[in-house]
Amino acid sequence: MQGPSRRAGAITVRDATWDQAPLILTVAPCGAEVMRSQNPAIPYTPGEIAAQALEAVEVGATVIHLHAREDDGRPTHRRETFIAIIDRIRARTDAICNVSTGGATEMTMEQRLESLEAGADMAGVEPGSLNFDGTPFVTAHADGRRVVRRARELGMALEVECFDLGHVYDVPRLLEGTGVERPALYNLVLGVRGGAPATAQALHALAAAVPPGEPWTVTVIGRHQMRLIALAMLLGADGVRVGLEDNLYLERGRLAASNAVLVRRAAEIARTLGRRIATIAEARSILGLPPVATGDARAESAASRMIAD
Ligand code: KMH
Ligand code: ZN
Repeated sequence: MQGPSRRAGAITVRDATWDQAPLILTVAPCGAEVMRSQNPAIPYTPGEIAAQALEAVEVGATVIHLHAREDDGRPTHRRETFIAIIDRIRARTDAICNVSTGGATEMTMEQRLESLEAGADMAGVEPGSLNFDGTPFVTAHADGRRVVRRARELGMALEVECFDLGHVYDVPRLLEGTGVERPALYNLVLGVRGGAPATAQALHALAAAVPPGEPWTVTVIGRHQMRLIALAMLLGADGVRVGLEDNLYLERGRLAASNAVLVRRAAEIARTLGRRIATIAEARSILGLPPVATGDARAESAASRMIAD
């Protein structure tokens, strides 16, 4: 049923059309693992996370991949904390709030599901398990389907977090019986120890396994981030993700002072390579979301108008 022959001859790497679609920039402000002892710019409180997310939107981010923290930096699953972050973001922009249901390795599935109840536009879901940097990070399909079904009930778009090649191939099985035919976005994650490595070969293998025509984005953990997102842009990725969740450094030996500096660098690379940055309206359309988050007539942010110019 789900054998390699399913996609024989189907290549999602877009040699002919690589520069035609606008590029969706995702920012991942804090994640669950990195701490201020590693980079003092990591935001912890809802105010800090929202402020850095908004700064990132000003320089081109249109999707915000959210984890939540307690004020002392410990990862939290608490719905109220996600709401506090999302409300602050929503007050200023229609950028897409995308909550993690991966959470942190120590969270239970019940805890991981809480973020879905915070009014976000989009949710991540894990199509597989791995030893996440040496710690079991398990998402049985039955649990993943709970995420998918609840996200569907709430009208949220879904991003599948693919940490390895088998995860990409197993997305149809995750979705079986959920009423969801395809995710809005494949996120190909490279560089987690225990998952696909941060190499050009791995990027090509995962990208080539995405069903033709389906949007895909690339996340790279660690020092190969900028090099491999550049390659992803050239292969025709629909998006790339940057942010302190994934990479603490702007360049070798130089810590990133904020999430915005990483987004700005990614946007510069994109423009240099001939890729146009998606506006919020374009990102919403690509991901199958309504034009504005609130359903009101609020105009798009000045930032995305500026980017479109
Ligand atoms: N913190 C990791 C265990 C996701 O956001 O879905 C899970 C993670 C992936 O970061
Ligand atoms: Zn995450």
